[in-house]
Amino acid sequence: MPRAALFTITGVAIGVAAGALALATIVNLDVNGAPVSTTTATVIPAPVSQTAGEGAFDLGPASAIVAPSDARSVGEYLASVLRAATGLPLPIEDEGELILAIEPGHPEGGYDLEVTSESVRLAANDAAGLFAGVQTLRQLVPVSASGRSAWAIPATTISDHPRFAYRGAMLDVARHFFGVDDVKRYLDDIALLKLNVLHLHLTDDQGWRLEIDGWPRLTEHGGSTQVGGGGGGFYTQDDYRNIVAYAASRFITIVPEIDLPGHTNAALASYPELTCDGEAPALYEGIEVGFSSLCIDNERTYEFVADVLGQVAALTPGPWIHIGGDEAHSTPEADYLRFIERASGIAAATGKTVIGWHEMGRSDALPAGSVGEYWSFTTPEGDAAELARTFVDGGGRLVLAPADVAYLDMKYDESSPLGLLWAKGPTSVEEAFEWDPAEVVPGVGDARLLGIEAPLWTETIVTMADLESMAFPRIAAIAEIAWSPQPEQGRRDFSEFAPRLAAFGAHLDALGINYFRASGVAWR
Ligand code: NGO
Repeated sequence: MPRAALFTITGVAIGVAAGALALATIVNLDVNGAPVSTTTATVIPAPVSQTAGEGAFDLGPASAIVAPSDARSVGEYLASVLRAATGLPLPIEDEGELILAIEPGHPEGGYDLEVTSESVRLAANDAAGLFAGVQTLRQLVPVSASGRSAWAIPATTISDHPRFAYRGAMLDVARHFFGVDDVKRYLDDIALLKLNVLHLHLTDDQGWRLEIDGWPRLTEHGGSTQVGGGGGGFYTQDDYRNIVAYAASRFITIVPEIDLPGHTNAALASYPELTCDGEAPALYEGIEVGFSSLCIDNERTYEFVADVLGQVAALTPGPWIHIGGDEAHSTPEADYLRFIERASGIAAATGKTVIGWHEMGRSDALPAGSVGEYWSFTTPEGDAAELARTFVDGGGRLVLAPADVAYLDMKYDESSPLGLLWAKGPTSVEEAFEWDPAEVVPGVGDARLLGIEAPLWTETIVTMADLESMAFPRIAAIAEIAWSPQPEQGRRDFSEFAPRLAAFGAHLDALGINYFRASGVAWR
């Protein structure tokens, strides 16, 4: 495993300024002025620059939010999350101490936050930056405790912006289906960490999850199964629009994936005309990969691809469409290359930027600017880094989702009841944290990296509680890598992260998010 060296070097210093405030301890008082709890004011992902001030702002029954019309929706969101956290009324008024502003002069994609004993002022160039700042503010408000009448937000000055534009989570709704409400909940979960992309893996051997006009059996038949039985499910086009709109309200872009030409058993079982022998295979509820393929020399295949990708693109406001391309082990090489050239051309003709798993880098005929998603160090098709570099050579960028550190479906340790082990064995929270994206594909640094993604494949994941316990807290580590600068000297250091993670855990508890209490963290 060529990248194993990444895990053996430990950091000596962290350049992120968060350390200062991470150690600032605030005592909150109850109605009688007695201390009710001790809260460490910390933020994940760590802000670019953060200095502690004197005192604290007391958020209380008289506090009001000021949100001008261009920041109104973010103001309402802030009010709703803080009301839920504190029970305070927090009206939106013309005058108040919690001030939101959209104005030029702030970090791109980020925000400036100034908390003094008098007021809280959050400002950004646009609503997306403001929304990111709101997530910071949420974490600065101490977790509620009964009897509390004021919430002391530590005085601080924060100036913050993301390292990468694409900060993603991926959810596999094909192996096990997750309904609209579950997806919305996950969107809320990941928004807290300033992630701004949710890649939905919508189709696979075990299920087709998006209704396509003119191809009703894809969902009626192909959507009726999932791993291990128990029925499947699918999104109507209205359901999908609903997800997309909800994501947009959290400044999250949906990236739809239709996995082609392998991982297509559910489609082949629904439409035998897509197979080469005209025989529909049985539906599949196992977890093997690499056995299915569309029929490459069949024109009907391309009508199907054009119909599906055309409808998916029309339903998706975001700039990207993902066409898979991974593990097509039963598609002969020459067929694969012919297929990828045509299918990626069809995808690009929708006006979207094409994304493909790194195996698509075998093709030298990808649309210019296609984005490659790196997921593993070696695949039967060759060295992943080399294949990923094809995208960069073609003028595109990479999304990194290295299975050995960023796959949320890997077991935490040997005893984890859920998850898989194939990547390099278990992946601890520490391993998910202590890596540098600029070292994954040698020669490809930040300028050619679009971003980072944490996939959650659901072969072993059935419920929302399972899903959250696999994602959290590792997804917090990945979000920090996607947002916060790499320390200038040395590597990320888990011992610096662990106390912030413990504080973050208290927020997860308050939000009812199920998470794994990993060792090495002093969970409250
Ligand atoms: C691989 C495979 C998926 C599996 C996953 C499980 C990619 C890109 N293709 O990742 O089909 O579900 O591993 O970890």
